[in-house]
Amino acid sequence: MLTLYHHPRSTYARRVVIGLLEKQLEYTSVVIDMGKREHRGPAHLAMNPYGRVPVLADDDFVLYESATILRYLEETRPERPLLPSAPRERALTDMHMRLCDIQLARHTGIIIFPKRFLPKERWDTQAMTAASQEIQRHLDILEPQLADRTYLVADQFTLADLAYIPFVHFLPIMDVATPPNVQRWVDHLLARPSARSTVPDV
Ligand SMILES: N[C@@H](CCC(=O)N[C@@H](CS)C(=O)NCC(=O)O)C(=O)O
Repeated sequence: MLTLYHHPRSTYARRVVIGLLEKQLEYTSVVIDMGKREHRGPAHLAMNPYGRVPVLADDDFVLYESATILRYLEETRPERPLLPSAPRERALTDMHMRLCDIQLARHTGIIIFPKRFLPKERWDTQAMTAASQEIQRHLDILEPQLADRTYLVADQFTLADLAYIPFVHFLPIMDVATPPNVQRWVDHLLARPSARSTVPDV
């Protein structure tokens, strides 16, 4: 039995919820009250010593790190695949998932956390501007790769695209100029039922 410990405003947790929806997997949802710092309490730290969501339990097997969780679901429940079958395409999927974390998600947090949750006087605008520049650079690198393509890899929706959804959702508040091919890809991804049904309230 799958149990997901998460929070509806968490970008990383949203990835896993989208994965579960796309694969039509049944799971028990446990919302960790991050406002009350439940993620730093002993019960949650016993599952994830870093005190973060998401955490997935598959019976007594506990796993954290959203990209790893998605890969595990794919390995153990291959129906409705989100990974291509050819080794090269699987490798490309992994590459894009890693690049999403390193080149986009990390910088996204620097901008969207303050914008969503902190008053303006607490924003580190210098760090936010630097993060916007990094994101712009990444989008500009993606742009030619997305010419004449619907998805990042193998002309099918894969974990590579899925990993991006919760982060590209916030492009409108990232102070970047989204290039046209990237915008088309983003619009397509955000129109998926799994993306639409998991839009956070802020
Ligand atoms: N690399 C982790 C990142 C998880 C993460 O940073 N989650 C945030 C919520 S979006 C969190 O739990 N933050 C609480 C904290 O760091 O105290 C993953 O992919 O799961």
